[in-house]
Formats: sequence, structure tokens, C-alpha cells
Amino acid sequence: MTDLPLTSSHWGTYRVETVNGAVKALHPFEHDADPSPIGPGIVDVIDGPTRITDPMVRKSWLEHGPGAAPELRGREPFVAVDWDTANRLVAAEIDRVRTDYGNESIYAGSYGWASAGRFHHAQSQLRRFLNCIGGHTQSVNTYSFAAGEVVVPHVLGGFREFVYGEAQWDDVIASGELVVAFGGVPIKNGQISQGGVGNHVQRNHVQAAADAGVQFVNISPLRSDVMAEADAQWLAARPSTDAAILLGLAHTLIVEELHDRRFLDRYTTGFDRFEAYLLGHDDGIAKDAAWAGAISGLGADTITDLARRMATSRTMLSVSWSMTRQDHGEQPFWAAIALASMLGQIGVPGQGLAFGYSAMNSVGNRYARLPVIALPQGANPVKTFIPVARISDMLLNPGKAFDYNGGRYTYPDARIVWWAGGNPFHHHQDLNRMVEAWRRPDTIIVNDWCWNAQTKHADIVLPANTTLEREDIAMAGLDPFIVKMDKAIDSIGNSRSDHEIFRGLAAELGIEDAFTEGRTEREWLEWIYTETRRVCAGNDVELPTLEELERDGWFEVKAPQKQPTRFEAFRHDPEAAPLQTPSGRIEIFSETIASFGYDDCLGHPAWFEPYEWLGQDNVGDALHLVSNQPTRKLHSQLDHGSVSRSGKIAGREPLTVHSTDAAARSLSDGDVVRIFNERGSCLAAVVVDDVVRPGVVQMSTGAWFDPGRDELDDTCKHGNPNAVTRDKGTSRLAQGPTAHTCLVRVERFDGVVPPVTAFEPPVIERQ
Ligand SMILES: Nc1nc2c(c(=O)[nH]1)N[C@H]1C(S)=C(S)[C@@H](COP(=O)(O)OP(=O)(O)OC[C@H]3O[C@@H](n4cnc5c(=O)[nH]c(N)nc54)[C@H](O)[C@@H]3O)O[C@H]1N2
Ligand SMILES: Nc1nc2c(c(=O)[nH]1)N[C@H]1C(S)=C(S)[C@@H](COP(=O)(O)OP(=O)(O)OC[C@H]3O[C@@H](n4cnc5c(=O)[nH]c(N)nc54)[C@H](O)[C@@H]3O)O[C@H]1N2
Ligand SMILES: [Mo]
Repeated sequence: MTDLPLTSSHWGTYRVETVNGAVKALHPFEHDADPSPIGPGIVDVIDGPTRITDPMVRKSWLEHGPGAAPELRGREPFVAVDWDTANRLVAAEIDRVRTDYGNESIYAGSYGWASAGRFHHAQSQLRRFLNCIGGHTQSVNTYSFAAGEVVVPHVLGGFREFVYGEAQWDDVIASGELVVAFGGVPIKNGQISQGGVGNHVQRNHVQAAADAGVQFVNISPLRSDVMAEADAQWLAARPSTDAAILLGLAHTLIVEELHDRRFLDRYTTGFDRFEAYLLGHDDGIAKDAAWAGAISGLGADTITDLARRMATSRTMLSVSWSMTRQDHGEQPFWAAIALASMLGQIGVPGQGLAFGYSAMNSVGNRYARLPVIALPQGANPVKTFIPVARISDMLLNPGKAFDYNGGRYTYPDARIVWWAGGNPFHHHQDLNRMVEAWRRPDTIIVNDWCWNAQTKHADIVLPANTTLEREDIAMAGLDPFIVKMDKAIDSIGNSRSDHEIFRGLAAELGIEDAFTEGRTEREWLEWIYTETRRVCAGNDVELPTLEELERDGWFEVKAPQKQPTRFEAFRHDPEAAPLQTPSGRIEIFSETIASFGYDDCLGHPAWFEPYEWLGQDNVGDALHLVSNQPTRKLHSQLDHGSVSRSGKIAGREPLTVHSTDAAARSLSDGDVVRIFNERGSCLAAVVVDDVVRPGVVQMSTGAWFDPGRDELDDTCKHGNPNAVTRDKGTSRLAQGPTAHTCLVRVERFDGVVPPVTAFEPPVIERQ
């Protein structure tokens, strides 16, 4: 087995078995303690009807040019063309748009996860290419935790550097007593690490902590967010009420004098303003346990008990990234920082604050931080940007002003939209609104390898190959394993690597040398690896030569014996090791944010009623839809493969419904239901299970969007939750996505159940 080619993906490392030049099986990597079943899902779809084998152009666009019949996007046949034709069409369109409108009118935020592999990173290739021709409008922040990325730097002086190997599991296991996990510790999500995983560790860490006597509290609408073996206490709060719970805990600490005044005085600023707010001096409302217990549905006693336990235990507070993807998603993270400050345990190993254990395999994992080198993208002369989740707003409102993090900016007039390695028909909210927005640009170009909703809604599709069809190196700096990814099979059809796609376009535009710098793909790979090796050597980390890496296939970078706990130095001496905030301290009150004057994000953490939630008036029989990350895939990737499909019910996405809510609607297992609200609707298949809180339904993201035709026009027949989620920013501060705040109605679908067509390719005409 160990002589089979190796490959790496965001969900793990595998050995590839081929027969006669075709992929037969993917086998788990021999050093992976807990391999993910996701990988083999590619085997039956790498080739076949969903694979895009040639460049494709939407029929009206080909016949009538840019902007032709945009309402037919997603409904029209494609015409297969050769690469020369595709390159000519794309180059001419780039030239037209940059000449007539300027490079700002090329939107290439192109958000998304693409594939693992340092060189063949689709977005890097796209940006490098566009930067060679004068630049493009870009996006900032992520769908993962935009609200955190924007608010936390104001409060702690940084964010990403606190997320991954920071609050280490090793320390929790050695000395922790209590893990209070908002959004749980979802092992399903720990399957993933951006850029590749060698060894999955989250399950074993939770188990080791539980074995060591650490107690878990799972504050989540979903019981399974902490694995059963950890025997967690489940506090099934109403979704999107986390900020209120955190404030109620904070209030309880004050009235019971359990807060660490010494820590607050020495390490934080602005606690008095927050305290006044908690006590209700501003608005007459005490944010006490009764108040929080009522909002969250947990009751006052639960909040009080938890506050006391947290104050008297060695406590790790973990806030999952999902909490940022709710309305006012800035608040839970900020409130959690304030609460952890009040507990006074920040900077002590095994205690304090963690951002999302098991959101990815790397969170809490001890590993050496490598300064890995990426493909240089060059400089983008265009400074225009949008917050990533404002894509529909931008397309619908060119020239309109928007707020972001203290600034006021204007949406550009995007004429070309280009995606390579991401899928807005997966990731964006309110897909009906996006379909509308998608009619605005003149030209939509997508590089991808399969006929998903995104490629079906494009004008020009440039077929990419997959990781199994090219060589690369997995080396993202978030995992101890460096893996030489082998080319296991030849490219399917006429597909090309993204690099090769852009090289062809660069040649057409006369800038090939600028794009390639005279290097072949292999020479780029060698350059990236030897540069990384050189920089690592300067940091006292010895990596093997490329020859040695290729001989062995992989290399495990030794973890440091002891990694200093983040904030340890700050705790030791806050003057000598200040935070990168204006005050050098933890900003429980931020003068900077207060100075922005936003009514939806104040100078301190606060509770804002979400735009829709179970506690609102007239909630009626509405249910809160939690559309969390899928267990059997990463986002939409490989939804068409056997592993993901094995989780569907008669081909449709499952919707988990509590037994009382099922009974009230006469629903039983396997029933097809319509999930709807004023924004849209989708079908799904019912699973009755009390793993969800009453009033909450759960449906994973990732089912390929499959709007019906004719009588079911805007209903997604397959079960994509973004058919019903709302497209509104978290606040004027971060403008992050708010998918997790969503009310729906659910009813049995009594009509003739339409077939799922998500995995059918479009009609293709060959010239
Ligand atoms: N309702 C709801 N929506 C959500 C979320 C949620 O919790 N709820 N979560 C959000 C989050 S956190 C995220 S990160 C986003 C994820 O959203 P995305 O990252 O956009 O989702 P993916 O499905 O990973 O999209 C990657 C695309 O790249 C393609 N691809 C893979 N490899 C290659 C390659 O080598 N070259 C090219 N050209 N293409 C390739 C894949 O086929 C796929 O279409 O979704 C967000 N959306
Ligand atoms: N298998 C798999 N793993 C993944 C991914 C994937 O697609 N598949 N995606 C990866 C990516 S890009 C990211 S960003 C991370 C995301 O990691 P997370 O943000 O942690 O992912 P989610 O699954 O959306 O949310 C975790 C849990 O939060 C709970 N939750 C939802 N709403 C609320 C709420 O209002 N309050 C509380 N307290 N809990 C709530 C849900 O029950 C959910 O299971 O996952 C990564 N890991
Ligand atoms: Mo994400």
C-alpha cells in the first residue's frame, strides 16, 4: 500500500489506487489515526457525466456576445469549444471591459476553498493572472468568521494568530476542568484543515480530555455538537441568543462578586462601561440571569449555575465560528472575550478562551508554525473591494455606498465576474436574490471541474483538472504533515490545471512571460518548495530536500515540545508585552469602534435582537433553521459523489426535526417537506430525531442548488438551505454573512414529488 501514489485534500491524505490509468480507490494514509471517509467520494465522479471535459460557452453569449439574454443563465444549452476559441473569447472580453470600464469592473473576489496543494491554488493563480493585466476588484474577509476577523483585532489586536494552535488541547487535557463550548466541539468539522491534513486529532483530544475528567458543556441547538463519549451537559439554547447568554453569565459574575477585578484592572480597558451596560445603567435593563434565561430559553438557574461553575473551575471557554455567522455575529466573540477576562484565566495554559475547537483539525493542535511560501500573486493596482458576503448587494447596486469597519466605500460596476475555486451557489445566502443579481454582469467566467449550480449559471466555463491529475505539495502551515501530491492519472478530457488555463490566456493577451516568469509548472513547484525550505532553515526548522520528500512521499514536522500559551507573555507583563490594540490591553470598551457611531455595533459587547428568531413576537409555527457544515463532505465539494449521496434520503437532503415539531405537522421519517419563507423554498426529506432542540430544524449546507422549472420555479428540489437564508450583513462593522439566523416554515409536500436534477449536466451542443 505504501508504494501507491499519495494525494492530499482539505479532508485528509490518501493513497490512490489506479487501474489502467483510472482511479479505482482512495485508501487512508497510514499515519492518520482517525481518517475521514470523505476522500473516496471522488472515485465515482472524477470521470463521467458531471465532469466538464471541454471549455463551454453559453449559447446566447456565444451567438450574441457579452450580456446576451442574462435571464437564461442556468437554463440554456452550452456549446463546447476548443481552447483556442475559449482563450480568444475571454481575452477579447477582458480587453473590452478593462478598456471601456477599467479593471475595477472585473470582480474576482472568487471566494472559496478550491483544493489543497500549494501551487495549484486556483485563487492564487487567478489573482496572479489578473494582477498581470492591471488588477481587479477583490473581496475581504471570509464566510467562516468575518465578524470575528473584523471585531477581534479591535479588542485583542489580532485574530487569526489566536485561532489555530493556540488554546492547546494538550494543556486542557493536562490541567483543565471545564470546557464550556458555544456551538460545541463538532468532530464532523475537525475532519477538515485548509490546505491538507495528515493526522486527524480532534476526536482523540476530546476523548483524552474526557478521560482526564474534564467536563464539557455543550451550548448549542444540536446535542451531537459534542460527541456522545464526552458525556457533555447539553444546554439547548435558542439559536442566535449566544450574546445574551454570555452577558447573563457576565452579569452573574458581577452580582456574585465572582469576577477577577485584579485581572480586569491590569489587563483590560473599559470594563466600567460594560459593567454599566450589564447593570442596566444605560437602558434600564439589567442583563441578569433571568433576562438571559428568558431570551435563550435556558432559564435563570441554568445561567447562574453555569456562571458559578465557570468561576470556580479551571475553565476553557470555546466559541465556535458559527456564532459569527449569525445576525450581529460580532457580539458573541466580543462578549466571550469580556467574559473570559472577567474570569481572569486568559494566558493560563488550559484555561481562558479558544476560538472554535474542532472547527478545523488544526484548532488546538500543537504544531510548528512554518513560514510556508505561496505562489507570488503580484500587486493589485485596483484598491476597490467588497466585504465578501456583499456580492449580491454589489451586483444589484453599482455605485451605492456601504459601510465597513469605520470606512464608507462604493460598490463598483462589475461587468465581468470570475470565479476559480469557489462556489457562490453553495456559499451565498438567499440564492433567489443572487440569481437575480447574477443577471447583471455582462460575463460570468468560472473555472471548475464539475457541472454544479455555479458552472451551470456561467457564461464561459473553463474546465479545471483535479488534484489527482497534477502534482503538487500540501504544505499550508496549519498541519504538521508536508505531503508530496502525486499525479495519479492524466487530465480527464481537455481539462487543464488552473495554471495552464491562465498561461494560455496570458499568451493570448501577450503577457505570458510576466505570468510564468519563464517557469514551467514543475519549476514553480520546485521554487515554492526550495524557498520554503530556505526560509524554514532560517527559523531552525530543517525540511528534507525535494528529492528526499519525493522519495518518502511525506514529512512530519516535529511539533515543539512546548508552545507558549498565547497571552502568557502579556499576562506575565502587560507593559513589556502589550497587545496590538490602541490601549495595549484587552478592549472591553473600544473607543475606535464607538467612534464609528454605528447603532448596530456599539463600543462594547451588547445584545441586539436578531432580525428573526424564536423569541420574536408572532413567531407562530416558524422553526429556526440551522444550516451547519456537512458531515460527509466539505461544503458543496463531492456532493455528487458516493459518500455524500449515501447520506441522502431518496436523493434529497435530510432535514432533522424534533419529534414534537414533527408530530405537530404530522411528519414522519422520509416524508418530503417544503421548507419556505418569504425569500424562497426548498424540498428536503424528514428525519425525526430529538438531537435538535424543539423549535429548531437542522439541514446541512452543501446540496447542489437545484431550482425547479415551470411550476416549481424557484424551489430548490434538492435541499440547499441557502434557498431560504437571509442575505444581510452582521452589522455595518463587519458586514459578515448571517446564514445561521433564519426562520422557516415546514410543511409536508403533498404534490407529485419532482425528481432531483442537481447532478444532471446541462444540454451540451458540440460544434
Ligand atoms: N447556509 C450556510 N451557508 C454557508 C455556511 C453556513 O454555515 N451556512 N458556511 C459558509 C462558509 S464558513 C464557507 S467557508 C463557504 C464555503 O464556500 P466555498 O468554499 O465556495 O464552497 P466549496 O464547495 O468548497 O467551493 C469550492 C469550489 O471549487 C471547486 N474546485 C475544487 N478544486 C478546484 C480546482 O483545483 N480548481 C478550480 N478551478 N476549482 C476547484 C469545487 O468544485 C467547488 O465548486 O460556505 C458558506 N456558506
Ligand atoms: N465536514 C466538514 N467540516 C468542515 C466544513 C465542512 O464543510 N464539512 N467546513 C469547514 C469550514 S469552511 C468552517 S468555516 C468550519 C466552520 O465551523 P463551525 O462554524 O463550527 O461550523 P458549523 O457546523 O456551522 O457550526 C457548529 C455548530 O454550531 C451550532 N450552532 C448553529 N447556530 C448556533 C447558534 O446560534 N448558537 C450556538 N451556540 N450554536 C449554534 C450548530 O449546531 C453547528 O453544528 O468548519 C470546517 N469544517
Ligand atoms: Mo468557512
